[in-house]
Amino acid sequence: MFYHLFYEVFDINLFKYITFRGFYALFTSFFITLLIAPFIIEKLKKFQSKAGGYVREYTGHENKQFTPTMGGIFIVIAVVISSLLWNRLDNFYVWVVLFTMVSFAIIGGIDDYLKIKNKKGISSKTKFALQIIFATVIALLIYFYPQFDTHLYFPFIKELQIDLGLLYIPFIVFIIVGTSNAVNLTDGLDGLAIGPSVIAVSTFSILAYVSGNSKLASYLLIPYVADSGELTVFLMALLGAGLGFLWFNSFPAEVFMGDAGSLSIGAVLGTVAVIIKQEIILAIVGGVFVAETLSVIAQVLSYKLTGRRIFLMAPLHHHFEKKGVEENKIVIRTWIISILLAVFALSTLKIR
Ligand code: 57M
Repeated sequence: MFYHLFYEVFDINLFKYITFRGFYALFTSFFITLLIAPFIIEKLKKFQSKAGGYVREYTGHENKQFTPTMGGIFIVIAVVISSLLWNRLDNFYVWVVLFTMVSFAIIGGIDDYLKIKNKKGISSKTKFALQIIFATVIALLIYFYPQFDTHLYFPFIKELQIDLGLLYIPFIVFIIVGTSNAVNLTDGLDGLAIGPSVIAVSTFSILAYVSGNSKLASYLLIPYVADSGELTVFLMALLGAGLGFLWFNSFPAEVFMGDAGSLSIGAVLGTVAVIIKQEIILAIVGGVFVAETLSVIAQVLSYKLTGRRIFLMAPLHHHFEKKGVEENKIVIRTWIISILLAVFALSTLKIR
């Protein structure tokens, strides 16, 4: 909105710049989160304690039984407000990611709400079906946008490009649903999901900026995607809200993000990666989410095939918990790994 008002109407040049709007989108959403979180946390606490708390099926986190969940709500509110204020509203991709964030937050929010109410939530089949339906809508929006390029690009090997054609649609669905569930699986310790999320969001805000700038993109030999630079402003709004959430989710957490947060953040990361054609880089930057997911797949397969477990418990963070590693140590070490993965992913821009 500010772009249209201050640049287009009042001719103030500063508001033209993605970088300027991005920085202030970050501050705006951070302060909105700080402002509304205490109020929402209080409401969630009351609602949850009336319902008897969220009981996990194994012991070890009993002291967290009354920590309210669904804090993802204030991340989404802050991002939507900040993005509407600082983004160009005539940009197609901005509306796509706003739709992604809100639709996945609604799926997750309904699940969180029902989990608190009747302890079960929606069935995993229904939840998965809803994710597929919304991801398909998003995939069709992206695929049929006139400039969409159906090639899959790989880091390191600039000559390697695979034209997926129509198969790009199921591929987009896979990336969005996969990332969304991977962030959800990771969300089991204070700060464990939001740390790697803000690191991935920061990395992608740089990548979106570069992808949307024809000179930088051609200098770095990455696909140029016209208008995608505006995603930087959106992602910086998400970064601000994520940091604001971490303020309250840092150990000992006053609130958890719930599926409303994890599904929506994951889906947004997947959608941005597809738009700017950096799906492979997402697997590197989000390596922690990938590892958590693979640990579950390996554990289930091994148990079914051999009757033996590979990990003491999957996802991976439970394995370390069971080994007696302190919660904070697991979380901070995961952040360290995420930062290293992000730096590695950015370094691949130069190795082509
Ligand atoms: C939800 N939910 C957290 C909170 C958060 C297929 C299987 C691997 C699925 C998996 C699963 O259900 N994962 C998704 C995990 C829960 O957190 C809530 O859920 C939201 C995210 N969706 O926002 O609302 C608990 O996690 C703790 N927590 C924190 N701090 C945070 O900031 O401490 C969360 C956020 C919270 C809190 O205690 O209550 C969870 O872990 O329950 N299932 C599993 O992860 C189960 N693993 C398992 O069964 N492994 C098996 C097989 C299937 C691979 C094996 O290894 O043999 C674990 N789930 C639970 N207990 N509840 C096992 C132990």
